[in-house]
Amino acid sequence: MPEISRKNWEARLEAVRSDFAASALDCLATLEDLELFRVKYLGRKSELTELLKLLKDLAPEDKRALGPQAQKLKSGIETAVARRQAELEDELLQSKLANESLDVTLPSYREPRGRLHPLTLVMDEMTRILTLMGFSLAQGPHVETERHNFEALNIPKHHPARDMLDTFYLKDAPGVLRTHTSPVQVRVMEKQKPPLRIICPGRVFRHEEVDASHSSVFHQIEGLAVDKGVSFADLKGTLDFFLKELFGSGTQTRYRPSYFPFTEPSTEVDVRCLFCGGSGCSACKRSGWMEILGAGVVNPNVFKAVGLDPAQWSGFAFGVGVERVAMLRLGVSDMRLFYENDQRFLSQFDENLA
Ligand code: 2NL
Repeated sequence: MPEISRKNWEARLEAVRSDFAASALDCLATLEDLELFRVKYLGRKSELTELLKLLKDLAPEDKRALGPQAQKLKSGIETAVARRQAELEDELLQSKLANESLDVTLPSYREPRGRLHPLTLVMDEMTRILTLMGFSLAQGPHVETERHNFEALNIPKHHPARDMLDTFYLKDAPGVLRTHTSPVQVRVMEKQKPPLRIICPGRVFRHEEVDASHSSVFHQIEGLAVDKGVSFADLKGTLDFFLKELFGSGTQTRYRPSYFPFTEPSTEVDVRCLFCGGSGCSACKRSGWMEILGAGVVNPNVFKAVGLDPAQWSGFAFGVGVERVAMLRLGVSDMRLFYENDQRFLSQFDENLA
């Protein structure tokens, strides 16, 4: 005896069919919800599975007629679920691509790079010009003997330059912090026979009140040329070329008489104001000119001090302050900015001396 009538079975299959037809398969938003849906219609305990099991209780001809109907509904549901599954998986993939993708065309993050200090950049630029002009580099110690820093340079005892107010003296030993790089040139002249063309860039020390244009530690480049028949004209030609390279080919120069113990004659060299071009502004104090360096023809007493015969040799020398040139070239109005290590200041300058 069949436990279920054909009519009843057909009604129950129709109920599954219409229930499925009314289901919101396309509204299922997640794969988890879809799995619950699949279990509901196709799972082991689903009505459809139950009806397929009950087929065996039907008469053979009913079984033959109804079996395919149930199978057709089952595969129809399977196909619909598989289609929805493919849609949901694709949506998931698209949203991952949209949210997790990398834009490989974005500019990469710039690693912070180290750079040279503006004073180094300016000192290197001056050194580059002078070495191209034929000068060789010379270096020497920061702690000097009074003989190399003063005596040999025609600065006798009791000269005001030696005053405790200008010079740092070592406390427990003889010696001073060099007040200029001239002692380096003295050392070279002591050791090396002329002709000589040297420059000495380096740190120098003076006991000075610190303000916008003074520092107790600063930098200098001094140059020295010694040969037979070297004249003031050689000095002038050399410095004019150097200053044109440094500040631009249109740079005009002016040579004023001055005094230094180690040169005779001595001169201070001005350039046409870099800011107003000579018409007068606050940077040049309305004069149209800016003092840039000191120079002169080597005093015979200096040659005598290093054992050179002033009747045989002559030379010129010059000294230029790196901070002063850097302030003019870089448009910096306070020297203290160079020493405070504020990255916002330092990172503005690169090898183009912009
Ligand atoms: C300045 C002036 C100067 C020198 C430096 C010098 C060196 C030797 C012999 C003679 Cl070994 N002279 N150096 C000469 C004239 C001027 O510097 O105002 N510097 C910032």
